[in-house]
Amino acid sequence: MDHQQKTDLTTNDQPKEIGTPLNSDRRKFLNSAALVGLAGVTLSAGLASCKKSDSGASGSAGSEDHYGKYEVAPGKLDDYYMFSSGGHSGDVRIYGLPSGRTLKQIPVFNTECMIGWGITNESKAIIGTKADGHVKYNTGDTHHVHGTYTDGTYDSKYLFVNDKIHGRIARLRMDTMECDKITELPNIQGFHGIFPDKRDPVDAKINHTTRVFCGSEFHIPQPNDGRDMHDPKKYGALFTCVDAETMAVKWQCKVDGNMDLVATSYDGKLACSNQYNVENGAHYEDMMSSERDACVFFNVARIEAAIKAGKSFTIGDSKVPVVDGRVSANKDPKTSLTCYVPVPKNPHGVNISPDGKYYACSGKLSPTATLIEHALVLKWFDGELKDPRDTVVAEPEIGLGPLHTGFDGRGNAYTTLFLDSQIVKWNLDAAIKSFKGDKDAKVVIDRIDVHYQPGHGFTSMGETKEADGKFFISDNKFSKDRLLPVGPLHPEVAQLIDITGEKMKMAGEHTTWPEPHDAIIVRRDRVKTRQIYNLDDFPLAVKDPKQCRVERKGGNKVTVYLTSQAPTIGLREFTVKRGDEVTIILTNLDKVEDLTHGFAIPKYNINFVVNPQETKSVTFKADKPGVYWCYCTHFCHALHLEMRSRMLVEK
Ligand code: K7E
Ligand code: CUA
Ligand code: CA
Repeated sequence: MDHQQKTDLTTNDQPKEIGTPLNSDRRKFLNSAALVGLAGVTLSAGLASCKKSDSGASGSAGSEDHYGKYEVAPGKLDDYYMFSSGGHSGDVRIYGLPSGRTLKQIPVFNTECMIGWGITNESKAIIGTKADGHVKYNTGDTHHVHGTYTDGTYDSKYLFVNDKIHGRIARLRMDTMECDKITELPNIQGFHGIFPDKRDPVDAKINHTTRVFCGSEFHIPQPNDGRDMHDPKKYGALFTCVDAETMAVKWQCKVDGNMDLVATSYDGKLACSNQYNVENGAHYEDMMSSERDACVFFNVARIEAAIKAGKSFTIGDSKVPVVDGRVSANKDPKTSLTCYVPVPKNPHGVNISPDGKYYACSGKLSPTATLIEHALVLKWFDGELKDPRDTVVAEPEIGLGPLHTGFDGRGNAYTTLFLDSQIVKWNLDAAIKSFKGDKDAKVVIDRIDVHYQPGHGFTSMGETKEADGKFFISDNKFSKDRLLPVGPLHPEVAQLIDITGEKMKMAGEHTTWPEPHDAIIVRRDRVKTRQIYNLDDFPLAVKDPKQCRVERKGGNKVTVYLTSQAPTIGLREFTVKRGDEVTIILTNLDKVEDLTHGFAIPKYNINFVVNPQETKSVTFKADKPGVYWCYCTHFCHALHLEMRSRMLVEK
């Protein structure tokens, strides 16, 4: 079937489903609806040129026995962790795979009242506050979560996640699975792609993550202080490098175009980002006016050498050194900081294969994936290749709306097709042969329907050199008729696909609260957590119930020192005066794993938990006289309900 003859994609014949309740009419509707917003633009021609001659979807579903194989019985542990972004929920989630069980939600950029994130002084200090003590932002949009690497695989140290809304990067400690630092990036907007490096570009001894790279999707006036507002040609976008340990911004590189996803090489030499707006357009029709955009490669060592040599500038109030990575400033490949490889058209995801050889760029508005060879990009930087486009070694047509690619470590790629609602499995070597003219090369190996409209797709350990080719997750953007209706806001669906065989097999499905974008699937032995805290890690810790007291430090500043130990709070009652600024410091002295206590104060908008051996604090104004029962919110003991203390606020 050749789409070239078709003007209406709604007639797109969908392969027959086996054993899955697909409502094909609704899916067709979405296919066309997704395109309506893009109508009237040359793009539909590009999309329509996709050949789907290779195969129909296998969609192998199977019997109930087949699904039983992937079940995880009560009390049994999953084989994998999945660390997922939460989208505009602003958080990060942890799931177990293959079960799909939700294990944890980690508040990051959002405010969360169970943990007390955005409520305790410690979390506010991480998020950042305004002069009045309130958090600076309580919204966030997390898209991409990636872990630190040692020797090309996860080392269980940190996770990094972006906030697209306010341009912040957050770090999560993997031992506690909590956020410990947030940094706001200067002079950027729409921070989207993020990826840690995997080793140092120069020092071979540094075989672990020391930098995190951040792409900015929106171009803005620089600085964005009211100048150049009506002249988008003067807007700019910056690629940012953050120190993984200090979380300070190391440098920025000014580019042409906007940056979408980010990937890094296994040898530490290159970072890259797909760009869908090399046109520098301010409106979408301008952003789609060019047939090709680019994947821009950053030569990390050269950028850092240029900064050392003082070839940098600063923007506005920011002290961060900025280098010029635009085409006009980088004419000679031998000294160039950047390499812009042309790829069709408004590309989205870019992913590196586990052998470190190829970058797969997804066409999004082109039915193609573009394969760029790492060694050839290095060759271009050495001045040995004339045209950046010569680094492209394959460009197979794989289907409509390709977004993201995962790898199985056996030479195959799995790309999400947003418009086709499919995952396509294709072979890298065959794609390269076909690009060289081999007509017999069978590029596309299999297709499977997913429900519906997949965004990210990723494989187990697939972003490490330990890719194991067991599972693929399709994070689908629409669930429509898949689940019991729960009102207009639908949950989303993650589908688990078994990729061990030649054909993909649907293995399971679980719901997710909107809206996960990306995730990584990490083998469980690659994750090391701690089960209780260390009392000494907290300078404020109240180490003995006998230290519980109320301390007035002159004026109206009062500190209340408290401990929790099931089933008591260190003071049965404590008294403060109306108008006092009260700080409560609470240490959980229980040492038993899983014995968390909560602490809530009615009418004072206070609620948080303290885990075993952890200390937290809150500060508030005692502006309402009366009796307030502070109580434990987290079920901890047979006398949990009795676990309370009275706060007496005198008139
Ligand atoms: Cu494709 Cu932000 Cu990774 Cu969403 S992005 S899907
Ligand atoms: Cu302590 Cu409930
Ligand atoms: Ca474009």
